[in-house]
Amino acid sequence: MLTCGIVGLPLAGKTTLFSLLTGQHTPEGRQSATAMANVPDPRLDTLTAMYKPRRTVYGQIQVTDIAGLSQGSGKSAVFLDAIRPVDTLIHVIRAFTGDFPHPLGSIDPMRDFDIVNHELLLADLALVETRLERAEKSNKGPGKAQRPVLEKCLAHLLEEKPMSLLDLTGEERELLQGLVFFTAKPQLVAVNIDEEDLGAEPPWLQRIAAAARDKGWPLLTLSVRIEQEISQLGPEEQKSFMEELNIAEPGTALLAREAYSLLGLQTFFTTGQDEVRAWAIKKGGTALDAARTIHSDMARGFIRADVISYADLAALGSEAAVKEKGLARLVGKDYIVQDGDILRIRFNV
Ligand SMILES: Nc1nc2c(ncn2[C@@H]2O[C@H](COP(=O)(O)OP(=O)(O)OP(=O)(O)O)[C@@H](O)[C@H]2O)c(=O)[nH]1
Ligand SMILES: [Mg+2]
Repeated sequence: MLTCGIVGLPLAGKTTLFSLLTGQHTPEGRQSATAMANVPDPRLDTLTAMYKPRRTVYGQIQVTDIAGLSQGSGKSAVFLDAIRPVDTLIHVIRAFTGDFPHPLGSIDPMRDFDIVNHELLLADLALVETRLERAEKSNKGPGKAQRPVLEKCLAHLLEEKPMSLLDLTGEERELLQGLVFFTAKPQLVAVNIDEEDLGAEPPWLQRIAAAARDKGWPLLTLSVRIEQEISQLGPEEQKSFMEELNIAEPGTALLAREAYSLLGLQTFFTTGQDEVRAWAIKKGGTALDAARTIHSDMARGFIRADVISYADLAALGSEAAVKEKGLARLVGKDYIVQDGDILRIRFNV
């Protein structure tokens, strides 16, 4: 299962965000907690209105809440250990003032962004240096073969660039297999701003957005406090409150979708009277992978799949209309699933 880890400095709003995403609370004193989060998708809401199923099931991502990075001996090792197993990071940065002090005494989002990323970079540098030392000692075997690529990593990291931006050949990747690079993990930068700053683009935000862009990472702003207020309202009140704030949907919805895409996932749907459901599949996944996602029996007995695209269905209003236009397709197991495909798997076991 692919996982997003929520990281950042202490008191940035990570646990609050985790609770909003997952509906779970991190037990007091625990270093980390993991739970599933729904990924809201307006397309699924449209399908639900169309099919009126007994239940609607959203796509999900797994999220881990990680204790904030604090300064002090041994603290960063705990932090890094918690991050090692996750696939992508949601990096929460405090830009709200709040009524309790920031652990570093002032609000400075750019500094906080750099502190966490510097920590990750140092960890990668340390790893490369240890491996290089080892490789230099051995004049034969895998160590020797690894040397050039380790040197390439070292030079890149010394320029303070994340491993995710290093061009590696397939062969080089193979040589580095088994090494976990923290800066190779994609990051979604989530800036937790004050309510008054919603929709604003202050200069400091432009700076941090540029820094994220340089690293190839998406950035979004949200007010975790406001998100919390939204989540406590009924649907009608939610709508008018969001209109008042001039926001189209909760920031957490957008964040979940961004995280989903950062994990390399896309969505396909299944529909019916009983259930309308969004499923996650790796980009590039096939109809057979989709079948396996639903049930191993479907993959085993896979015959063919009926495919219509959500866009066609939404535009034409019914499955019958889509079929009439000749836009429904029958595909085999190697068909590459497209985001928004509605699949019906024909199988036989
Ligand atoms: N004013 C304001 N307070 C917030 C906001 N987000 C979180 N808080 C408050 O900040 C405090 C810390 O939030 P947490 O979510 O526990 O922070 P954390 O990042 O998990 O902190 P650690 O687990 O200690 O690293 C709580 O009292 C939250 O209510 C926000 O957007 N605005
Ligand atoms: Mg916390």
